[in-house]
Amino acid sequence: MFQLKKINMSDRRSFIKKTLLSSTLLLPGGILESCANPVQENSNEKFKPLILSTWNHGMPANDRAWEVLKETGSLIDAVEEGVKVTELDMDNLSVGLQGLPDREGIPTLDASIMKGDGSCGSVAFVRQIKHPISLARKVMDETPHVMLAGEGARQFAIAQGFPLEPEVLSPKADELYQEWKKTSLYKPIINIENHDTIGMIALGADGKLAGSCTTSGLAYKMHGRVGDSPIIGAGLYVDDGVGAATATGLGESIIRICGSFLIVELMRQGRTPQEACEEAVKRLIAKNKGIEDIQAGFIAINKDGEYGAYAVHPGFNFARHHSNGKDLIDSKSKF
Ligand code: SD4
Repeated sequence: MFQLKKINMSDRRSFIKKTLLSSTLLLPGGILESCANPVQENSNEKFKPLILSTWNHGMPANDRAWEVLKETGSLIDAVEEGVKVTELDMDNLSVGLQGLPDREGIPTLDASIMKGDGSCGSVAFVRQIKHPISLARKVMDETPHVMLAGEGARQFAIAQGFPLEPEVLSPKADELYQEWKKTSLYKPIINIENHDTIGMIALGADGKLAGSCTTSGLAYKMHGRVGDSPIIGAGLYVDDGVGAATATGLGESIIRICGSFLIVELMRQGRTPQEACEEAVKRLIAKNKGIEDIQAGFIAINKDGEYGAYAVHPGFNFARHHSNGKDLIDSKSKF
């Protein structure tokens, strides 16, 4: 089982070398598991297939995506099924109906899904749907549209046979919401429960790409607020000719720079995924006031199987699965 370890950089390197030499394990499905928790390195390693997801909940999500990819060979099924694990995770208060609600005490969800051929679908400000990612998939597969929002998205879900879940807060979310109501102070805080969106991007053995992104958005947001996650080009962008990127963090800051699209376009112009993520963070910092209170992070892969990640502040991490192993990697950051 993977262990998250807090050790300094040089300790990490020797630790990684040692553990990689001594403790890799072949798991069912042919994936190698190592026990290291490496800090992000600029390496020239290239992997196909390759799956990356934001944050540590990306590990179980990637496990499921990897399994689906092995079983079905479908990249789009893999990225949908993978993030569904997080949508059901009762410990996650930023994804799924158990997430922290808006100011009115209502959980509202955003999600998007995209294939590298330009097909995409998303839902925004949707209520009572357990798997918004699957609803986004339906928008992509069953409608001529890209995005459905609010009541229209819910009506579409009903028409597609999605059950409506009761509108009650999870016990944890309720406890925190009752606490919040005492002061009703809206102030996003870096790297705590309101920054845990899952974004997943994947490259298949055939060189095709896909991605998914799902969130309950910012805790205690205004009713009707939509973040970056369902906005194609902001929270997610995928292009078979270039690569894919996804985002987490304060959605407003990411929307302002069309973050994921920007990263893909920078890669198109020749930047590596790492350079493109760093440039996007630089741009985000330039376009957003009060950056000390804003966290945002990006992950990217290119069609050759290289990856990159970068965040505004420390604390961002991401899960990586490939045929030689899987690991949770600490992202580099600007500050
Ligand atoms: C949003 N990007 O709605 C999301 C926030 C996030 O976990 O990352 N939440 O702005």
